[in-house]
Amino acid sequence: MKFPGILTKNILMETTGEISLPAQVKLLPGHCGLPKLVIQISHSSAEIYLHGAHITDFQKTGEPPLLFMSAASRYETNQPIRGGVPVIFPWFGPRAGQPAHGFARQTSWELESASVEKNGEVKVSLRLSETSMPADWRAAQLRFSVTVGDSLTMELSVTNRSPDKSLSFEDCLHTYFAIGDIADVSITGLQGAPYIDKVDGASTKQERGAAITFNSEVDRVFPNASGSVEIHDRKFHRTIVVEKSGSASTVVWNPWIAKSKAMADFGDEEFKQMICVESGNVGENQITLPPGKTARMKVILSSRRVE
Ligand code: TA6
Repeated sequence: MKFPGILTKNILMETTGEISLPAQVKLLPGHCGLPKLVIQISHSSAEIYLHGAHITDFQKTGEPPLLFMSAASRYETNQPIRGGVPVIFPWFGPRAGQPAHGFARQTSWELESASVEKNGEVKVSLRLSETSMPADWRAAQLRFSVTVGDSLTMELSVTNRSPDKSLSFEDCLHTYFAIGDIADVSITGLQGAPYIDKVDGASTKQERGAAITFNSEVDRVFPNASGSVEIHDRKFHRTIVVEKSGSASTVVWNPWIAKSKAMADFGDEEFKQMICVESGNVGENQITLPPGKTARMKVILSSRRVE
């Protein structure tokens, strides 16, 4: 892949048309030989598969991983990876005759750049080549950038390259968080918010409690919820903060017992160690992008120890 032959301190230079990766970034074979980026800096590390531009690990040194990965996940070119941060585009949920949650998470992305920022953070950018997209979606140019530091910053951008047609789509970063025990976790930041309850006939309800706790399957889509959410994990003595911009929908999901058993790529007991807090633009918040415009969704994941 050609880059302008400009030497920058970001160590991005043209050498025989390849990207010269900073020392902090390695491209290695992952599970089933799928290529993955392994990023290691002094106080954190991360892994990103090119398949689906799928972040499968982010961990601050000395802390438990921030992201949950299923031990039963598949790593096959025509299947999504289970856990981490699935990149959802251009639709959210099932669609007849199509892959659930869209094609982006089960398509191979290209590495566009890798650089070391002034503060020592590492930023990698991936793009979804239009030739690997279904023909009727090729007006969309997708880029996904990941910045690894003390926190994990993800930005999904969608550009409508059509000269004259608008582009309507849903997008979501469907993040699976690692937790100590679902019975010891609560989520704050959504009090008073309306939601669609997908485990109760998609009925509309209102989040009455100050915190969401879990004792059965939870699958709630909060429209017009652009604020931050916190995950309080008593067992890990950790609060995870999900901050975002360019995202109007928040989704909270735990599959609980029956749905866990029904998923072949998810362990029957794994629901106890994960919670999904997803940031996107879904349902009534779907995006309609005018020609030439770009939508940017940024999600920042951070954590702090609590006694
Ligand atoms: O975001 C919650 C959800 O839409 C659930 O309804 C459940 O289907 C989950 O996503 C997982 O979807 P997946 O296609 O990854 O199995």
